[in-house]
Amino acid sequence: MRKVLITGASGGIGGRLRILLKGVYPEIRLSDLRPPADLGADERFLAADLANMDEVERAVDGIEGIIHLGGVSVERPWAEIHPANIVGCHNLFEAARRRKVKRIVFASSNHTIGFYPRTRRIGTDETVRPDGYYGVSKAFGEAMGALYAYKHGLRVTCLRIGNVADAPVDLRRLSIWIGPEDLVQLIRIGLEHPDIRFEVFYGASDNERSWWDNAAAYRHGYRPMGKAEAHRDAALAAQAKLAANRVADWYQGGDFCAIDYDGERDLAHW
Ligand code: 15L
Repeated sequence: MRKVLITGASGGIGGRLRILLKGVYPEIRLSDLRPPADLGADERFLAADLANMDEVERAVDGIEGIIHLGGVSVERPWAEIHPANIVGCHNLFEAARRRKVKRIVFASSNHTIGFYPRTRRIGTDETVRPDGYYGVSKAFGEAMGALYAYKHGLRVTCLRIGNVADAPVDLRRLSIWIGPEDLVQLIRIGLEHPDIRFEVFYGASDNERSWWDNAAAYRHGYRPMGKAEAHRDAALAAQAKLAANRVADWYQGGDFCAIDYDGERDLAHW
């Protein structure tokens, strides 16, 4: 793996990867709507709107592996999610097929399964339960990945990322946190492991309170270094300052579940 494209390179995770992947791959191309404010003289940036197929094809030209972070990264109205995360995601996979890209690591999200209650432990074989349009778009991306892997021979890894940060910032994040170095490990498995066809991994560190069975990632050699519990006191102190919300506090997806919620009043252990 020599030539890697990072889409969404100007975002929060992109900024971390630009530092952590420096020197790991000989050529890293960055792409986003606008360049990162702190673009270095040694970095290569190419502007591309994911909703524009010609621009996406130019961005992936000559690339061997893509880390696809681009698109809307939180819950937003459908009119914003659709062009970036549905049309854009299709363009990305289709451009990759046309330009013979070998691998894609797709930044999926825990919000694909946000409506599982925190009382459930889940793997990656359960059906998705998106907690909003954003989660639906990430489930769509996973489905796109499976299609392009099995029909067109791409090697695709979907990372259902929990929350990337230096440390977990509240009670929920004690279960879903992933340290940046652990995320890099998962990305490198996706770009380099010889046995990848199509995989879904949880993007979580070694968290005692995890709700997820991440056996597939471990089978591929994932050895997370981060432990959310090491930050327990600070996370719980921060949690104590937050307002309670019966829906957000019940489900794995947290606040995203509570947006526009008018479902069951009695929350159950489904
Ligand atoms: C995500 O998918 C978002 O991109 C991020 O902003 C956080 O909200 C994270 O999930 C989370 O669930 O904490």
